[in-house]
Amino acid sequence: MLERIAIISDIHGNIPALNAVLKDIGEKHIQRIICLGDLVGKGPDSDLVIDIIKNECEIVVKGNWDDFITKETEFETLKWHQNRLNNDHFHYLESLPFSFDFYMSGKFIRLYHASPHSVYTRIQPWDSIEKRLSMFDDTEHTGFNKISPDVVGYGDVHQAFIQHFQGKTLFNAGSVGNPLDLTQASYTILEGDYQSNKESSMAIQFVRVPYDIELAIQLAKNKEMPDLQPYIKELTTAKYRGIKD
Ligand SMILES: [Mn+2]
Repeated sequence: MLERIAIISDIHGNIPALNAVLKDIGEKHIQRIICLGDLVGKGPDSDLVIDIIKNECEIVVKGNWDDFITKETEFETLKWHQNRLNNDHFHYLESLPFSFDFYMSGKFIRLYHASPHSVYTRIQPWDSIEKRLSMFDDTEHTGFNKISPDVVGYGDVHQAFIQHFQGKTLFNAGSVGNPLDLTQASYTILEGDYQSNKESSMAIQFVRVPYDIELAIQLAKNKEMPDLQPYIKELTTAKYRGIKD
């Protein structure tokens, strides 16, 4: 049966962006939502994002922020974000799986946060072909199931894209709450015959949703969030804080 699945990623505590994306998904009457991780940090509302994602998403995989926020730290900024969370939130983040595999329209599709090797391995769209091909590796984290995926979808780099090479498709859902390509929230839609290994047509669609950036900044100010200026820069320019102007 033809079905659409919304793939969202990298919400990073930004409630106005998340609400705008969920509203858009609802207006398209899409029932199934999968989240590729990084629910928390950067923005002011990690706790609220977890509460919403827990209810709205059928599958949620673990991001690098979801992992390191559960560990002890000496960094004041990370402590501030940890203080948003209660024990249930920490347990939820710790329980998240690494990846999710399924068939759609005859294609074997794998979704994870950053790379099959680690939530901390970052692969950019302009990296070497060897690095990009490593995204199709079968590892201890993906379960060594010996099937190389036809399609891989991920998050982590906060840039939406799709590439086809060596018979494979690699796409990135972009970021809902901290996009670094355009200053609009990003998500993707997969459309095809869900859980069917019989070949049929399949579509990957990229969606951009405008949201109230001023409100997102105001919420961070109200909570006196640390590292506010780099956060404002990223939301208003879509330029990564590490890059000089
Ligand atoms: Mn992220």
